[in-house]
Amino acid sequence: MAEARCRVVVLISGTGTNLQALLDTFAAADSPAEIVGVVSNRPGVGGLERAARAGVATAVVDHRDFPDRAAFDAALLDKVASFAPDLVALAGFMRILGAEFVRHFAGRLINIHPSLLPRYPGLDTHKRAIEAGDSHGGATVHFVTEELDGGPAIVQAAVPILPDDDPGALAARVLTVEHQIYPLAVEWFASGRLALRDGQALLDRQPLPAGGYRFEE
Ligand code: NHR
Ligand code: GAR
Repeated sequence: MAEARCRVVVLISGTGTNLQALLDTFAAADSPAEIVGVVSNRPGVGGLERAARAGVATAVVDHRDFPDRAAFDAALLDKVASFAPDLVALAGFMRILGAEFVRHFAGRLINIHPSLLPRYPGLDTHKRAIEAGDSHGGATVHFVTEELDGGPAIVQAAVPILPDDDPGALAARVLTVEHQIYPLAVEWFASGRLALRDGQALLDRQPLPAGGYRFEE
């Protein structure tokens, strides 16, 4: 009998090109992961259409329907847990998650962040990298902890910053590597190669370096 596939729930807030990369990578019935649900905190976004087109269940938990962050977090936790995920992947998800949510999914909650962490946690990463005069931007997949964009890195890819870049141009260049490294990280997790142990990210039981595995095209 075939081994059970890793059940992945993807959390989105927008367009969902990273979601699309995951849907495409794991579409085959014999792939190690299966996207079983997509949950958005914003109704009507492109990522929900991508999921529906792929035949994946969707749900919206709109943060504006809740009196405070704790109530939103509790409702989101219930919705995500209803899919019985083995892995929860944030893909352009724009709401900071509270301690209860993070603790519930600890070790099976990952994010893709559009910077070379530990540089530029938080928002407006591309603008900040350009204004600092950095030679490179990039993206990092990391385990999510209570510290915003501060959890152990899994894989990181760099792209050059060009002389006339604006944040939009850099964001587009970074997205092309995001679409390579996020499926890679999910595949590692789904095939049992990646784990978080005692606050340390392990690949094939070996500690990953501080910035994660360095992906080269
Ligand atoms: N939650 C925790 N606890 N830890 C992390 O590492 C998280 C997280 C939730 C989301 C993604 C992150 C990113 O990759 C992420 C990592 C949203 C904000 C933010 O400031 C910052 C970082 C990230 C996501 N959000 C505003 C807020 O008040 C709202 C902004 C908006 O709605 O446009 O939640 O960049
Ligand atoms: C991606 O660049 C992702 O790294 C970033 O938003 C974009 C989403 O694109 N995430 C964040 O900024 C999280 N705060 P997508 O919807 O096309 O995947």
